Amino acid sequence: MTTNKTLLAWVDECKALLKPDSVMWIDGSEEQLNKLRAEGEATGEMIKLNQEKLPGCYLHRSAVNDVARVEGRTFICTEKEEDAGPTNNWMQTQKAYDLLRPIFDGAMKGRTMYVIPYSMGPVGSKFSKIGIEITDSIYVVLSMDIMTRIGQKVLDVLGDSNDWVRGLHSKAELDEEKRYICHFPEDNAIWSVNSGYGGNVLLGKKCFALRIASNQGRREGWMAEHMLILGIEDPQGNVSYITAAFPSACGKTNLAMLIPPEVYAKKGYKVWCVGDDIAWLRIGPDGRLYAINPENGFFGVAPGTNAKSNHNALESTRKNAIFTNVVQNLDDNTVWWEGLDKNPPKNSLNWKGEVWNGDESKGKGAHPNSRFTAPAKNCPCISPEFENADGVPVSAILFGGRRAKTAPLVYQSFDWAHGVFVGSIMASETTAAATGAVGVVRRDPMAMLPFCGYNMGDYWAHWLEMGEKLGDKAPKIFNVNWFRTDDEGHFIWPGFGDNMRVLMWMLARCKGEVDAVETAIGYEPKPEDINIEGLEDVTVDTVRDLLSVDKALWEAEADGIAEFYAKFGDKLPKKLAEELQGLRDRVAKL
Ligand code: OXD
Ligand code: MN
Repeated sequence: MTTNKTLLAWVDECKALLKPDSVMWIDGSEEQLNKLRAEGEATGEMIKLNQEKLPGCYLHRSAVNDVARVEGRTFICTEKEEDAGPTNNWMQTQKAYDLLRPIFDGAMKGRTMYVIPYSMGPVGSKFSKIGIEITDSIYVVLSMDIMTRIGQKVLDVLGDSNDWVRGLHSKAELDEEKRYICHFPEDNAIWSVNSGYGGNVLLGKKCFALRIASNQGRREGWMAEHMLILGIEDPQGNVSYITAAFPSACGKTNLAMLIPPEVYAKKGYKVWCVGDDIAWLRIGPDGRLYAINPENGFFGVAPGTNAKSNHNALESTRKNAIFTNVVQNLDDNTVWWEGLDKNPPKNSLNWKGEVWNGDESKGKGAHPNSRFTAPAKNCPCISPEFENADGVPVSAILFGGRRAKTAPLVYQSFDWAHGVFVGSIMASETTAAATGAVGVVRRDPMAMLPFCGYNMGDYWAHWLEMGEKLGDKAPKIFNVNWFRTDDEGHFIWPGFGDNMRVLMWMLARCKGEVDAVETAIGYEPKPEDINIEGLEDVTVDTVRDLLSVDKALWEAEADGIAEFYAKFGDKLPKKLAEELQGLRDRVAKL
């Protein structure tokens, strides 16, 4: 399949270490994938679902001790600790190889070693990067086929180049004590062992497209971000693009695929999804910032996804999708999860494969982090620009978190550097569902806390530098908070599709069509400039409330930011320290 010497040598090296019974190069043909589907079915790794109702769909169950990303066992391995920075777990490069090599030694005895060539981004685009993943999991091969572009065509583009990311994965024994997800940005390598859970083993996603790619972007002058990309088309057919970063579980997939509320739909507005999780951003020939989605599918959280919350995501899962850790309905061999509808199937198995029968006294049917892996092209609102090798021009960048009181519904940064500050102070408060303590603030700068593959202080400096290069062509930066609550703890803003009302204000700002109010934290809309036509429970006064900025809360916020910034020592860009002082000075005058 290839004569690439660096690749052939690496595959030989891995084979000698892993000692598989055989090696299979994945060419991406349906014929080969079908054989693997059949083999996965025979071993029980994949369960074929009802092919009339869910054509091409399969169910997979992970080990019960292996259901989520393991941040505590995820490492950035570099020569110097300061290159990983205070927000990452660090291991010295050689120490990590020495620790992992014995775990990989012989791990594929009796198994097949699959070699998957894949492209992050459209094959051959100048935005795109190539990776090779070695794995012993059919689930991984089939999921990589959905999430990335795989096969011979990728090797053809790679040619003899040595510019590819080496990804080594083995389920090994699925031993939690020996589970490691290690990244070697100085070697363009990822070693993942003893897990079979998507976020730890689909190496193209978080491991490559964020942790390794953030390093490549820094070296090469571009950015890898934890952002959705969406386009809003006006009735004249002009499309403006927005990227948005929110911490995990704050509704990125829902926003990326939102359905316009009636007030906009009837005028002919449309929303297009380019991506729901990751954006790679480069400065284009015209000096503007362009985005691609390096992925080819969605790895969405199943619980809570339904026809109302996210019709488009649900539709995306209706064919050629893989479900992980959801309920299996034995009556018609389909799937179910909490929040899909109110009818838990009476004759069913839970996510562990145990008899469940819709009996909630036996606990949840689907795991709270159960997932679907679905091809992007299934999505009814997938953007016509999804395959555009040059990406889409970005008008606005959005940051957001889950805050009960502090952050207003929306504000715009004063300029790019202030926008970097706004991104760097992103935070979410823990909810009752997450852990014991409610309302604890977790800082998650640019939603990259678990995904930035180098020192976060250097990462902020890179953001500031990109702004300097972009100059007056830089996208405008905004912050949103859909999660403000009243004194009884109820959400005030309706959210979901109605979030488009806020996006429309932002786009009007980008086009210079609407004024704003200068506040201590940034530019805010005049309450009457948020379109609330057709909303039952929201008045202009509600919007005014949603936009209020409280002096005491922001004083406390500034103290929290100072405490967080202190971790970065002299890696903290001076500009951000100045922005914090600027915030303090303005808040003092409130
Ligand atoms: C994800 C995450 O799975 O951010 O996308 O955790
Ligand atoms: Mn994510």
